[in-house]
Amino acid sequence: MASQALRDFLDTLEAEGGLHRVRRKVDPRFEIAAVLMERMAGAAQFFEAVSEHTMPVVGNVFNSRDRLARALGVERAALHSFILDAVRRPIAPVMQEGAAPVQDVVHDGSIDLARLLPVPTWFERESGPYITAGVIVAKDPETGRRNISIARLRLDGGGKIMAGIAKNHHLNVLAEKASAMGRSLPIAVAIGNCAQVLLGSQMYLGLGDDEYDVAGGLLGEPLRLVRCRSVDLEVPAEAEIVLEGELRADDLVPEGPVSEFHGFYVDYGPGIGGTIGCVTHRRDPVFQSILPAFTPEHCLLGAVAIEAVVCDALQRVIPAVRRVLVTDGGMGRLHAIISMHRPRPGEGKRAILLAMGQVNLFKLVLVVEDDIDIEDPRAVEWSLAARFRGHDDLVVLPGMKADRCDPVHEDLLVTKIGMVAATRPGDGGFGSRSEFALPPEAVMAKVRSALGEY
Ligand SMILES: Cc1cc2nc3c(=O)[nH]c(=O)nc-3n(C[C@H](O)[C@H](O)[C@H](O)COP(=O)(O)O)c2cc1C
Ligand SMILES: [Mn+2]
Repeated sequence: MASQALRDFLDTLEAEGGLHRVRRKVDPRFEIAAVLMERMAGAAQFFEAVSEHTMPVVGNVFNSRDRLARALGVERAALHSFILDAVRRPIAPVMQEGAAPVQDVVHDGSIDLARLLPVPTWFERESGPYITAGVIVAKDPETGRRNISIARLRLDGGGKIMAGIAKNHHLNVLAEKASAMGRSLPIAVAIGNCAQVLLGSQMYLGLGDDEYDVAGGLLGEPLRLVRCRSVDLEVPAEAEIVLEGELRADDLVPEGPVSEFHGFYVDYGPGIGGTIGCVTHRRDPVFQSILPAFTPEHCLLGAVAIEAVVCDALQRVIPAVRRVLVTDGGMGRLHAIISMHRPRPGEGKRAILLAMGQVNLFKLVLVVEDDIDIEDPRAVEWSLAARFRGHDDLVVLPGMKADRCDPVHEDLLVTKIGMVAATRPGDGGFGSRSEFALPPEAVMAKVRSALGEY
């Protein structure tokens, strides 16, 4: 069974040379960010000495599909189907028997987050330090249903925090519901999580669906939870650190420029305020951070989760769909490629509209046939050059609702594009763009079977 502790995976990584220890003392103000930026695609970076803090910081942990596959304990080639299976076979969490490591140390006096935690300040124009790998747990104040998702939390002094959450995200919906009932929203923030919990937090599920269940599906066993000390919420027992407190949707707090997954700054207007009243952690906690902006880890965690839920939804209605890829160049959010097996006329366009309907972020969706390796940009471009006919296979949808994150939206509207690059029924034989030029198969087979002799 997979471990539920981030630290076990860090040990594995280190043993395989995938973790680099930074022994030199670093400043959490910009210096950690600079090192993570320089090494964004390589080994995980473990900062042993962060200014006056005793807690180390780790970053760039889940920054490639290879790394994620390793963390989930699957072959690289099976990553997509493994995550898809977990979405289809969720496993409910269980309450841990006995004490949980994440509550070994409890701070419940007056909380000074900036003193307790080595929280990086990331980019020049951002307004303060941000916790970026905090998995926020909350419950619907009406139904009691749980929700788990990441939102960046800025430290605003003492126990004060600010969250800039997209309006449509469930966490914001719950905070607004609580506010309408005249209450604050209790939250718990788990920091230092295994890949399964982080990926679970990124799943686009329905309101009321518990992301912990998908984490369980990814683990192949129930996620073990422990009840919080000061709020009625449950957190992963093996997390490194937990913050307990509340958010107030009616407490509007200015944010200023903040980086987004496209790599630019944006100003979304005010976020919502909150407070942390209790912090628990392991005896020797590791502070996990995710380098924000257009960086592999930030983009990938969303991408692999989104492509699994979209593939699941598409396959329910279009069996010809084989796979979905949310591309790196599309920032892990905006561009998707759908692989289909011999789509019937019009079926590719149907898949495009379904995908765009499900994920508001998508604004370029390509359909290619399943003889194309959709992770190979050269093969995808080949299929456009070989099979796409602009007058027939292009869908242009002006005036579509844009996600607030889209870098080119105008008044939250954007033009969405779909392209179908597929052979047509009846294609076949000489001149039909489907017969490949090759030596006779018998000669190919003979050479292949004795290639070493040539
Ligand atoms: C590193 C990282 C940081 C994120 N920060 C934010 C954020 O600050 N605000 C936000 O609205 N979404 C943020 N997200 C995206 C949400 O976590 C994601 O869309 C999630 O599925 C929302 O779930 P929910 O609708 O259940 O709340 C972040 C994602 C990642 C991977
Ligand atoms: Mn949700």
